[in-house]
Amino acid sequence: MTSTEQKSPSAAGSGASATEVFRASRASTDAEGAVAAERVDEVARAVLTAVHDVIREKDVSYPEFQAVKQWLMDVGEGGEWPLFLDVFVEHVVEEVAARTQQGTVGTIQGPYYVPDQQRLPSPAALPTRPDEKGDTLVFSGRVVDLDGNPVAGAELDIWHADGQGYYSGFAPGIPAGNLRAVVVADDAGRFEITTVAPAPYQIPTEGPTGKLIAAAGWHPWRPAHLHLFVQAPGYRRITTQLYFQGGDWLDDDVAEATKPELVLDPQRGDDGRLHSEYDFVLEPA
Ligand code: MBD
Ligand code: FE
Repeated sequence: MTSTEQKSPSAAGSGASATEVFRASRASTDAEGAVAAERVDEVARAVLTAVHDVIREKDVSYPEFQAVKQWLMDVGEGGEWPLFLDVFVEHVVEEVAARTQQGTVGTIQGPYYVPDQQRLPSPAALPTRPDEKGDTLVFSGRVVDLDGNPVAGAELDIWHADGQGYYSGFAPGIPAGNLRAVVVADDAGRFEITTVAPAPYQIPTEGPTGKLIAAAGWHPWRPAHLHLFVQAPGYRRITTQLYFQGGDWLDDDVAEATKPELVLDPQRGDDGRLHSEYDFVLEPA
């Protein structure tokens, strides 16, 4: 697929809408309180020192400093901070969080989660458009605890891009809730979710994040992926993504969020649909 085809129903604004969603999610959780002054001092100082060191090491000039200032302003005005930070920074925050995690491997959440989707008992079909493009994918498996016992009624909050790489809520013309749902596993912890295979995701090229990527000569692609939160009362919530064996960009994700444990290898069944299984392992909260 060429990048021109990929861009056709312009993704302009998708990075910007992520800012609105992020603000709303912050407003609805007061879990994050103020950060302690000592911690602000420690971390902010370390960040600034790292920046100072780069300026010295790279002989950063006044014109370059002013160009950076302009770009930082553009990212804010374009509403792309959630996009930029989730693409280039979140993977390291997740790496630190993962140090204390057991069970299924996690990875980054990214900017395109929308809460409060339809709850559907398994087996479920994600909401699709009548003319939804792409291969039908039947994704099934079990949710178990660290001892392999089923976690009855576990929730799989799943969201993913469509067969052209666009997310509902963040691209024009896609109905709200498309390819998003909270699927509830059965009493044996089993789930089966019918959806369509997503396409790789391209960072919008027209915004400041895309412009930086182009200016630096990097590529703007993430491999095709499914996003999931898997959760049940009494267990620690998993935030993860699943990728597809042999897919483009699998070994060169712009967001550096792939892990070998998270790669599906769907097989085409006699029914003509793609089938893939995956078991999620939850640790106690
Ligand atoms: C995505 O779809 C995504 O998953 C991440 C992490 C960043 C940008 C777009
Ligand atoms: Fe994504």
